[in-house]
Amino acid sequence: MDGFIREFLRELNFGQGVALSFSSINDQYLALARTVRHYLMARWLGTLRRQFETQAKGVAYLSAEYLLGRQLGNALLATGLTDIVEEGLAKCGIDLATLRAQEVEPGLGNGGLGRLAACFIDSLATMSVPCVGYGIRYEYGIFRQTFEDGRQVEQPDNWLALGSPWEFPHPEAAQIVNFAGHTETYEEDGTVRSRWIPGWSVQAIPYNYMVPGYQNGRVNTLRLWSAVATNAFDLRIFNSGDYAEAVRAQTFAENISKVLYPEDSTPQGKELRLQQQYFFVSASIHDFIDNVLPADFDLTHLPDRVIFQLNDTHPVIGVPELMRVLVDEKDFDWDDAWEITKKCFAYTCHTLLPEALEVWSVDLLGRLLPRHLEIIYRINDEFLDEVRERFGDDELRIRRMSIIAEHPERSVRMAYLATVAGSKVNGVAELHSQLLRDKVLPDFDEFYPGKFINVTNGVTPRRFIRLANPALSELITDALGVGWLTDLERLRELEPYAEDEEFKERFRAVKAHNKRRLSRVLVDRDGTSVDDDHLLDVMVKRLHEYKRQTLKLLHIVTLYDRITSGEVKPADIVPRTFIFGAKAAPGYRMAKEIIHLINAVGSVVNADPAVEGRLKVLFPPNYNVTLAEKVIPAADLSEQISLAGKEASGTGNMKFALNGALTIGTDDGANIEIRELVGDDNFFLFGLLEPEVEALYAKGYVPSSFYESDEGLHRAIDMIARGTFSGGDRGVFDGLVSNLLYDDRFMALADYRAYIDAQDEVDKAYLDEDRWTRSAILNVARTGFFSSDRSMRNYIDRIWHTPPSF
Ligand code: 26W
Repeated sequence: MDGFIREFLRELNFGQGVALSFSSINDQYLALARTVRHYLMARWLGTLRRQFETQAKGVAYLSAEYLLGRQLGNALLATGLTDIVEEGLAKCGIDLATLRAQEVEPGLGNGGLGRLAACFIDSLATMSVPCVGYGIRYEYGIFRQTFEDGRQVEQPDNWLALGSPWEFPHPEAAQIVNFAGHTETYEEDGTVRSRWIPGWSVQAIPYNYMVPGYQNGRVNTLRLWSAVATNAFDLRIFNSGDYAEAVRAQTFAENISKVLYPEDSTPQGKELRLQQQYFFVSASIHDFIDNVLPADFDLTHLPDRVIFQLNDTHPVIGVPELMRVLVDEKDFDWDDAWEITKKCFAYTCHTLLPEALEVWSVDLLGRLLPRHLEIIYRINDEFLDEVRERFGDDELRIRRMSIIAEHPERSVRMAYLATVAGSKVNGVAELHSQLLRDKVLPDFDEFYPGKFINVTNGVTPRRFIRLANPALSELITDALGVGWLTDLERLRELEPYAEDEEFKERFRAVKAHNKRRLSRVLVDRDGTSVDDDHLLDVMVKRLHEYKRQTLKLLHIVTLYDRITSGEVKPADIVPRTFIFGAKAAPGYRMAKEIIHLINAVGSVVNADPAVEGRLKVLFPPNYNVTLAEKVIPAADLSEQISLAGKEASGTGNMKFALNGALTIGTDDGANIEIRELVGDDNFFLFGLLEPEVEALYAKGYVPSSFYESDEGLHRAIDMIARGTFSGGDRGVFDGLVSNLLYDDRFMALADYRAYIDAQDEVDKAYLDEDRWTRSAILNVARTGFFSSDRSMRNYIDRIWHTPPSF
């Protein structure tokens, strides 16, 4: 510990340049972060050296998003230094928790897909599998959400402002990334070749981040790229003597990594977004070839050294990029290059919504990446030839399967390109993978037997149990001993404890403790609080109509109606606190109206004395990983209420179950697998099944008929329409109400009655404290399957073939 104190003070004095007595909390935080990273450094260097020596095959995870969460706690956990650091700091009069709270989380992702990438790289490091994560170092991450009069207002997330002690810039390892221009053909040794004469270029500067394995001596690398203007740019403009133009050009280049696109699920087709995608993918592929492989490496063997995993379609432009490198730069012939490329990529799809599948207009792609467009056309021609060979001139089928769509404008279907090039295509939960094969890409499934597989998502237990829920972790360790954190199926051994009175008592105490902890956090950040004796009912996820935050609202409004109409006395209802956390894409109008309505309902319900404090609606702004780590361990009830067939997997659902919340959920995504594991008695299932949803769409869904025939629903919607939550103003939620009554794409009204009935069951179950605790313990005991270590094992065995390497 003395060693730690010495190092910490050294960092504070010589790194930060301040004396302890004059140091700010931020000084102390930065000095601590740098001290801790020193402890990881020898492991990092060792990992890199061994990796180079063994030349083992590794994963290059290509993801436009990494939603990492705070780093300090995880680094302390990985090194096993938490106690020493806590004591050491205390001797200096510093509280570790205060320094941890100083860290601004890097919000370099939107939601599930970005957080999944972060969980996966954690697991790979912990399992000693070689992996480098590649992505973008956005200067501004996901916006900071604030509310003004209940409406969402976005603020820039300047996460780098107070310093970023976890990153290591490597300007000397910059890559040049080219754009635009034109292509030309030329003859060499009697063969016709192509080359690309780019119009402009930028530099990609890598920033390395440590990805420490859990107490195993391994540290993998996350490499995020930042864009700056090239020297050529500077020089040309310097020569032109136009200073203002020089600065403008600089800004133009740097725009590429300036900001994360906050759209989740509806791609905008913006040029800058395609620039971002090509920017990081091109830099990453070149980086791997130049810096990870030895200088004399024969790229014929590239598939023995790397698999590029495509996290959704965002990095799919890497396929024509690798082809271009092989054919144009490394002189491979086309067929050989294609054989290599097909073995080097695999593709994960994260959605089912047709509008979320990325397409790029041929016009835009051809302007920005002319050579890549030619390559895509050739890939498509050869692919369609194969299809013809198999199926004859079935023009309808050809048109359906073409990578190039003709309508509404000629464009490239990135998911098709990924499917044609990928050695495997996977969905992220059983149902999702099935629907992917049956509904989204059925022609491809028929054409490529065995290519489509399922790998159900998972979450890292290091962050989402051990760090987020130390009290539960301690209880588990007391029961099972150590080792469960890297072998999560061992949670099964908790099953007998579901009948153990003392254990149940302690389990309840853990939940109560976590509720109080959450309450303190909410008091500090928003001046709100959670009542100890309330059922804590939580819905946290991006705001989207398919996730159906409105259905949750209709439940709350119904409970409010039951009280205000005198149907029930407040004292007779189970007291509940509802917590919402959700960001809406800034351009998604309906989502923003739903946020407004949640806040409006909260204001009225929370202030109405008739409620007698039995219902409380909280919507802490700016839900992020840091808040998730406090909210999830405190929850009693997990809301997973998407319309069946729409949520690819969900991963929040897994985090809640692992922390002992019961789920109320539809038969969708990974909910299905959760329910199968925990058992029907320990899960509140409701709502239409996916085939029923399809049947209802087919016969013609009339939402207003549900409104007409269900009194409770009628009353709830009328309350909103009448202005109960908008000071009597009927106009405010007009759009939302008519959307529900006359469109309701995601069938909230059709599932309303089933949902309300299921919630009434929840109340009954909660009143039986013993039964509830038993169910909660069984949720923990039976969901070890959802460790991302298990997901990674599946990818390794079935897609990557990258064994651990020590
Ligand atoms: C702007 C284009 C775009 C399109 C889709 C941006 C982001 C997306 C993602 C696919 C959205 C996303 O995060 N999907 C979620 O991925 C999780 C991890 O697999 C799943 O658990 C969620 O169900 C899925 O919605």
